[in-house]
Amino acid sequence: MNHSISTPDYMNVDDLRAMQLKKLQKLVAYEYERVELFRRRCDEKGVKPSDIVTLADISKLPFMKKTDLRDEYPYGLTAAPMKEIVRFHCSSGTTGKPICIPNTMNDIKVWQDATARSLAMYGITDEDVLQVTYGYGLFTGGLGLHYGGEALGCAVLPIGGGNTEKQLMLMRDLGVTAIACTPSYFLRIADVARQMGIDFRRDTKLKHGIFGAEPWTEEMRRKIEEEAGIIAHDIYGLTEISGPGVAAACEHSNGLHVFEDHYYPEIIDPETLEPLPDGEKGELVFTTLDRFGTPMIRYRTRDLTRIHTEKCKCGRTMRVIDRISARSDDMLIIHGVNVFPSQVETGLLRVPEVAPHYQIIVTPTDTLDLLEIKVELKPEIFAEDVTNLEQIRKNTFNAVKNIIGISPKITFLPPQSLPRSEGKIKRVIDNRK
Ligand code: DLL
Repeated sequence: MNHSISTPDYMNVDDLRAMQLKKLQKLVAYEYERVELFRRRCDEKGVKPSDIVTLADISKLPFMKKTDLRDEYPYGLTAAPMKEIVRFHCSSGTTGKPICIPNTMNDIKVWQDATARSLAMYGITDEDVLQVTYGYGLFTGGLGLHYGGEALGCAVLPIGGGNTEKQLMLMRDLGVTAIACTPSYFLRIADVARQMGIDFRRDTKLKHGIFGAEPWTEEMRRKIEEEAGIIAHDIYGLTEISGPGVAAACEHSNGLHVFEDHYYPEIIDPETLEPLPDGEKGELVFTTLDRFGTPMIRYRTRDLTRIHTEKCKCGRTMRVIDRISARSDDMLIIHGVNVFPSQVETGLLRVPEVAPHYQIIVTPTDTLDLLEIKVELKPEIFAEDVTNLEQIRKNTFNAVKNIIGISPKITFLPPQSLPRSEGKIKRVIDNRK
């Protein structure tokens, strides 16, 4: 039995839009009354809550950004009184103050509903044993999947990150069927499993991986599925909008369904800030229709994607976005060319001899910036007396260059030489900064 999760995934679209409009009108009035920054910005634009008559009117409203959360830290964007706040989550970001999101009990319930629906979308049920390897604490990964799993009736193993050998021991002994972690940490778990002589197919019951919190490519997904014999599901979310479960991939979607009854998505042109029609690629923006602790209205995620125009074969009416392969913040400009780390990953994983462990290093020189890609060779390749290393190097160079358009220096490393991560991995070192 699936416990206490709602099932609006298949709602009639007109009813869904009517529901979104109603929620939006209520939210804007609430935020206008309680959050000074929002009220001031609306006044500057000459827009009042009563001007929101259709969903398209959302474009009249001001945007919110990560810097607003930093500037207004800790409580400037909190709309609910402290007696209604039950939990904080924070995300550290790269510099300065963290961003801090106070949640009400209702916010937690809405989030739990979306995370449980994500798990249900993957085919997970109350029969499953779910190992939550995302970090617990201020990060939303651990508690987010934990509450979602419990709401669905899964048996949750709240282990958090690290201690990989113990992770594998419990996975085997408890009959874990689903694991939730970053894709990069799963690679680490798979490495250690190999060292311990554990074969996922033979020695465990693992069937599902619930992977997110960092960009990962379709090539990486296929690689993980082949190597571990599991289905690798994509889960997306961000602290500001709740946490994991803002969007999730069904088996047909070739992208992720956004739980639109809770989170209203828009795509904007990041330069002009104008809304873009479905189908066009741009920056993803969210409005949290049901959150009242720290509501976000037109929050700019910096994540780049598009909303699909075609209906999904699964019958869900919640719109689909492309998997998030890039953040505008991650874009490297090298020799005037825009390069995303995910493009490098796609190229590398097309070369059968290299392992999915790599680092991208950009170093200024007197002339042009140098792009170096350090990548580990697969253990079985490294163990051989490699006579065709130069050919493998050429293939790797070409595979990456064909995608990014500039010439990288390829450096092969022995297995296990690059740092591994227990959470989000840092793959780029930009020495120009
Ligand atoms: O990473 C929440 C989360 C936890 C999502 C566990 C999925 C699983 P933040 O630390 O605030 O929250 O980071 C949010 O991570 O804006 C994206 O750039 C990136 N991200 C999250 N999920 C994905 C994904 C959590 N599936 C930021 N694919 C987001 C690509 C992702 N990028």
